Amino acid sequence: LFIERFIPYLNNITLLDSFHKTLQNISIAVLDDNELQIRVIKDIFESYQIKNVDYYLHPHELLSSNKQYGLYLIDFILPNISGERVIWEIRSENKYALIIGISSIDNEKIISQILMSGADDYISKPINKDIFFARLNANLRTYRLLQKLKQKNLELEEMAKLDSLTRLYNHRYIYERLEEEIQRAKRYKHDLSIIMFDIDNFKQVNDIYGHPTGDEVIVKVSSTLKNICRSTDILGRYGGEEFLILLPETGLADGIKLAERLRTQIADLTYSQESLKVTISGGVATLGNQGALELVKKVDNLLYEAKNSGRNKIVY
Ligand code: GH3
Ligand code: MG
Ligand code: MG
Ligand code: MG
Repeated sequence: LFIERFIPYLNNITLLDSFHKTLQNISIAVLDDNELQIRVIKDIFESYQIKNVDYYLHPHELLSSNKQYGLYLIDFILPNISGERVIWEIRSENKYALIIGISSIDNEKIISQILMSGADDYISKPINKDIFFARLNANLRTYRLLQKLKQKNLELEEMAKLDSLTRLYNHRYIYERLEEEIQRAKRYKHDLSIIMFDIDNFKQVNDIYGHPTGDEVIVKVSSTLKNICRSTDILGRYGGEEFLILLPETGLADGIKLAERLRTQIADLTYSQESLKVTISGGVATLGNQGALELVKKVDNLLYEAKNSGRNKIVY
C-alpha cells in the first residue's frame, strides 16, 4: 500500500523553479552510441521543456565540436574509445563543467571508473526519470556555486587592475600593459605612442582648497581623459596626479594632437570651487627600439622639460 501511494508521487516529480531555470539555461551535451537510449533521454528532457540539448551518437563528433557545454551526460561504454578517455578529454577542457557518466548497469567497476576519470557523478541505465532529475538537482547546486565563485573571481581580477578613485588602470597594470603593447607593436611593426602628463602645481590645490577638492580635480581630469580617448586607448593613473596613456596604432603626430586636446580641455574645466583652474604638462613619445623602461624614461624627460619651460605645455 505504501509503495502504491508512493509511485504516483515519484512519477509526477515537480522541479523546483530555480532548478528548472538552471536546466533551461545551461547548455547540455548528451553522448550515447545507442539511438534508443538517446531517445529515452530526449523524451525525459522534452517532457520538462528542456530543449537546449545537443545529442551525439559518436564520441569524436562531440570531442571535435569545439563547443563548451555546462553539463555533459556521457555514456561510459562506447565503441572504439574508452569512456574514461572521453570524460578525461572533456574534463581537461572544461574545469567548471558538470560531467555525469551513464553506466549500463549498477556495475561497481564501471561506476568507480566513471568517478575516477573526472566525472562528478553517475546515473545508471535503465534511467529512472526521478533519480535522473534528483541527481542533476544535487549536482547543479554545486555547479551554480562554482559558477558564482568563477564570476566573483573574474570581478576581483578586474578590480585588482583598477585605481579605486578614478577607475583608470593602476600603476602596476598599466606598466604590464605597456610591456605587452610594446611586444605586440614590435612583432606586427605597428605604431605605438604614449602620453605622460602631470597636473601643474597640484600641491597648491591641496594647500589652498583642501584634499577633497584635490580629489575632485583628479576625478574630473580622469573623466575628461575617458571622454576624449578612444576605447582602444589604455588609460592609467601612473602616480598621484600623474597619468600614462598608451595609444596603440598611433603615430607621433596623432599622439601630439590628442595630448593638446587633453591640455586645452582640462584647462577649461571648472570645479565646485569657482576660482579654481588647473592645467597639465605632458610629454608624448613614440616607440622606437626601446623597452618599456626606456620609453617611460623618455616620456618622463619630456614631461620634465614641459615643467621646466613654464608648464601648461606638451613637449615631444
Ligand atoms: P608640478 O607642477 O611640478 O607637478 O607641481 P606639483 O605641486 O604638482 O608637484 P608634485 O608632483 O610634487 O605634487 C603632487 C602632489 O599631489 C603631492 C601629493 O600630496 C598630491 N597628491 C597625490 N595623490 C593625491 C590624491 O590622490 N589626492 C590628492 N588630493 N592629492 C594627491
Ligand atoms: Mg554505450
Ligand atoms: Mg604635479
Ligand atoms: Mg607629480
